[in-house]
Amino acid sequence: MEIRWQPGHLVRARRELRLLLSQAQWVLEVCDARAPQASRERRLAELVPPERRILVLSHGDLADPALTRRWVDHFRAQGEQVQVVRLDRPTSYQGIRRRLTPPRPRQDAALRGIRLGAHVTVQRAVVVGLPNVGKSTLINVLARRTRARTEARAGTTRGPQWIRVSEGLEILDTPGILAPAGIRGERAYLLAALGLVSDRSFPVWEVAVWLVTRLGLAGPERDEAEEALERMGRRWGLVAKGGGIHAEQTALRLLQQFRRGRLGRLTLERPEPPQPEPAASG
Ligand SMILES: Nc1nc2c(ncn2[C@@H]2O[C@H](COP(=O)(O)OP(=O)(O)OP(=O)(O)O)[C@@H](O)[C@H]2O)c(=O)[nH]1
Ligand SMILES: [Mg+2]
Repeated sequence: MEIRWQPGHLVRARRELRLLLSQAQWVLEVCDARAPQASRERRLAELVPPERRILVLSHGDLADPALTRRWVDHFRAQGEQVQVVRLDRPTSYQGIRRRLTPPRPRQDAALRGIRLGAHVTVQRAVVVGLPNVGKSTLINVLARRTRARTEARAGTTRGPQWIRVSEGLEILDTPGILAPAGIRGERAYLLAALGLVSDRSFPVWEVAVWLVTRLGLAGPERDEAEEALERMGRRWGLVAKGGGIHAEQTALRLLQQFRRGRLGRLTLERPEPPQPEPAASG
C-alpha cells in the first residue's frame, strides 16, 4: 500500500521547514503516542539538536500506558527530552511550559513593585509534526484558550501562525508536514489507521483488514479478518440492498472506533529498532 496525498499547503510548508526552524530557540516535535516512531517527523532529528527540541507524545489518554512508559525510556536513552501529554489532563502539559520558560530573575527587594519589563525575555517555540497529531491542540492547552483551530481531520492548519501563549512565550503553529515521496509499507498502515493522513488517500478496507489483524480481533489469515469485518458491518446495520455489507462504511466505522479509543487504550508500535523503509521504485 502507498499513501498518495500532497495538498498544496503541505508542499509549501515542507519547503519552508528550515526557515521556520530558524525562527525559534525551541522546537516542539509532536508525535502520536499510539505509534510514536511512525508518526515522527523524521528529518527533524537531523535538523535540530536534542537540546533545542522537546519530543511530545500526544494522545497519551488513548495509548497503552505500559507501552508509553517503554517508549519514553526508549527515547530518553537516545538523549531526547520527552513529554507525554493527554487532552483530558491539562496538567500533563505543564512540563513543557516549565522547560520553555526560564525562571524569572529574582527581584531585588528594593525593586519589588517596579515592573521589570526589560528582564522579560520572550521565548519562541515552533511546533512541528505530521498532520493531525495534535499540534494546534497543544498550543491551545498551553495558552489556556482556543487560539488555533483544531479538528479531527488531517490538514486543518493551513499556514504558519504565531500565537502568544503567555507573557514570555510565543509558539508558532504550523501545518503538518509529510515526507515528500509516497509513504509505503507498515508505516503507511500505521499513519492511515491513526488518521494522520486524509481518509481519501488510502484504501480504507485494506487498512481495516490490517488493523483487525494487528489488534488480534481475528485470526492471522486475511479471510478471518474480512469475516470479522463482515460481522461488525452487520452488527452496525451497515447492510446494502443486496444483503452484503457496505464495505467502505464498515471499514471507516472501525477506524473511527479505534481512533476515539472505543476499542480500549491501544498502541500499535513497540519500541524496537526502526525497520528500514522499502526503497521507493520508479
Ligand atoms: N484524546 C485526545 N485527543 C487529542 C489529543 N490531542 C489532540 N487531540 C485531538 O486530535 C485532533 C487533531 O488535533 P489538532 O490539534 O487539530 O492537530 P494538528 O496537528 O494541529 O492537525 P493539522 O493542523 O491538521 O496538522 C483533534 O480532534 C484534537 O481534539 C489528546 O491528547 N488526546
Ligand atoms: Mg493544526
